[in-house]
Amino acid sequence: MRLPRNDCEVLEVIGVKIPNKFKHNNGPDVILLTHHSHSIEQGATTLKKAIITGITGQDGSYLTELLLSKGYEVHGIIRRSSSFNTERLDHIYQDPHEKGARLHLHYGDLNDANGLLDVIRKVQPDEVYNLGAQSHVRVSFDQPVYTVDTVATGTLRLLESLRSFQEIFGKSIRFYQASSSEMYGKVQEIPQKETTPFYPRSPYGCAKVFSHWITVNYRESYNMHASCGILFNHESPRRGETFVTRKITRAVGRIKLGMQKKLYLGNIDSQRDWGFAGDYVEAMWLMLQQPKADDYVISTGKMITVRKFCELAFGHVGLDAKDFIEIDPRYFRPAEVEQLQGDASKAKKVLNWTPKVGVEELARMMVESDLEQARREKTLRDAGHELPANSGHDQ
Ligand code: NDP
Ligand code: GDR
Repeated sequence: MRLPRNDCEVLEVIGVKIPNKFKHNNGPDVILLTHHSHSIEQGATTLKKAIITGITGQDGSYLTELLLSKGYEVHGIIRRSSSFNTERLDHIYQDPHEKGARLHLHYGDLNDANGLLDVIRKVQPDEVYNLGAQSHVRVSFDQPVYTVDTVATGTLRLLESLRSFQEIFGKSIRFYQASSSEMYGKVQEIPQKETTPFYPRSPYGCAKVFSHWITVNYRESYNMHASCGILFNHESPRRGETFVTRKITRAVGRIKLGMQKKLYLGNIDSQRDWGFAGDYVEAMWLMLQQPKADDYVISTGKMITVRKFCELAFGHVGLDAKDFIEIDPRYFRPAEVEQLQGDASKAKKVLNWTPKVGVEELARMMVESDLEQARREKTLRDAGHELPANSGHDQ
């Protein structure tokens, strides 16, 4: 049944018979679904639609920019919060009342299966990118059950929603899973590639191993186009401030302007393969454009210590890192991942993907941005305004 509303929008009411295996106890045989069929067209081409979980995070914001630039209609799932949590999207936010707005936000949570299915039914996307996670490794030791519920079971909830949607509506949806180099943990070979065995070292790492394998399992069991990107650490000026690179570059900006004296860190001998988030979201998109779903390592292939990253960042503003760094054991982890170095040759061969930004350029970009942020803060402070105190939640 179709109830015309205006020229470009129709309200559809669809009767769907529920297969027995999906019926809740005493549930109805038939449900009526209503949704707005957006039929938005640009020229002759219908826009591709993508759903992103974790759209308010670092990667979510870069991926949204990329997809909008490619003409997609982007639907983000955001958690309800008592304060605004969409800061990273402010510069691309579009008022949904505006004609032609292509960015839409929906409340939802990876811990709420019904809500996920509801958004999928409403949007009927072509692609789903699962970036949502409690993504901090140190925090996952403090909140292991919550982390596993969001990262591992959350991925399963999303895959189940997609599977039942596909089975009922017959529309296949391409799926991207944000797998992580943390799955390699205590590394079994150097560098790590797609075939390297996993040995996770944190609740977060263990949860990511589950979400990785359950994605592979759904691909093989239900013929879903589901790919995993095994991404090594990637950073940017939008990186959360409790991850080590951003914690360092924030401190560099503030120390340079005399607003902070010391930088307290944990294990500065650990080594990471750091790339730029803007490069890495491109690889996510490329994976979903392939005829066949598969898994890919995404990395720069170069690894340096946290200590060396400090030297690069402080050196950029003419300071010596040694004069400012203190070690605080509270930032040590119960089990550490000492070194990670990826081999992205499969991504280069199949996706034609290579990183453009190296770690020196990355550190420079982040320091420049944080110097500017510190200047703004100093201007406010010098004018007698109060700055928000550091809440002490850094990790
Ligand atoms: P961020 O921590 O910046 O963003 C995480 C996002 O997940 C936020 O939007 C957050 O929302 C959302 N989120 C958290 N919990 C839930 C939940 N229960 N339901 C729905 N959404 C939730 O992470 P990144 O952008 O850096 O990373 C994106 C993904 O890639 C994550 O899955 C991460 O584990 C993975 N990854 C990241 C790497 C990196 O180096 N950045 C490397 C490898 C993998 P809110 O804003 O409300 O907190
Ligand atoms: P990681 O990133 O754990 O690799 O996970 P993080 O920046 O938190 O730590 C990197 C390394 O730096 C050491 N370190 C410190 N880390 C933090 N956060 N704070 C400190 O003060 C500090 N001092 C030293 C850590 O011990 C570690 O060895 C990130 C996340 O984005 C994950 O979601 C993602 O999956 C992986 O990268 C790949």
